[in-house]
Amino acid sequence: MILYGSSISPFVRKVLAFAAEKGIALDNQRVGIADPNPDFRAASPFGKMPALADGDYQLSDSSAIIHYLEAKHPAPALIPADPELRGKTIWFEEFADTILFACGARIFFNRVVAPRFLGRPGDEAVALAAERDELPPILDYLEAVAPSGDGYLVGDALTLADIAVASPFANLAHMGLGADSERHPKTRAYVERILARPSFAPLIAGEAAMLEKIPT
Ligand SMILES: N[C@@H](CCC(=O)N[C@@H](CS)C(=O)NCC(=O)O)C(=O)O
Repeated sequence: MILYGSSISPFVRKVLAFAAEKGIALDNQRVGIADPNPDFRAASPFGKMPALADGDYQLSDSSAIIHYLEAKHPAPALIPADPELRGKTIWFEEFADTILFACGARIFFNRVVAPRFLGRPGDEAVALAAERDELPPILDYLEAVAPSGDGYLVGDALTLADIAVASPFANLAHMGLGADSERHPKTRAYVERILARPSFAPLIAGEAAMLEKIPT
């Protein structure tokens, strides 16, 4: 199975980590923003990453791809069958893909993507406003729900909720941002633990090495 996209995208990273946790081998073919690669464009009608090709079968959108992988490789289950646990898992994925992603993207786009990938200045006022006004209440929410010790967000095992919520924090970490140990200690410890898993750690190390090579 081919997964198109760069793991610097939280959506691509979420799918790669999800597949790794399931032991599914994905051939990650890197494509960039607005990439003209015809195979990628055929799998992603609107040019967004990630996109999947499984033989002749093509699919875009990280959540659609994740549900496809979960149905195709049910074990280990990362989307619980129990109605209450499943509902919460999907809530956390949605929270991560919309509220958390949108805030992180305003910072990451303007401080990293625009200047370093697109060769134009970002809007620091937008980034600063997101960091100052949007991020703290998101972290306050997570601090109220984050598990302590070795726990997980939903139930007593790793689920899609943990993978989805942790993923955008890697982008924040690339900018030296995230939960701090004074105000959000549970969130900080929890996110660090999830991102240190073998499903995430090599991706993030590769992204950091790639970012280091791109001049600021
Ligand atoms: N809902 C989609 C969002 C995908 C998305 O917006 N990806 C971004 C990268 S983080 C992208 O490809 N942007 C390029 C564009 O919008 O042209 C998903 O979950 O896959």
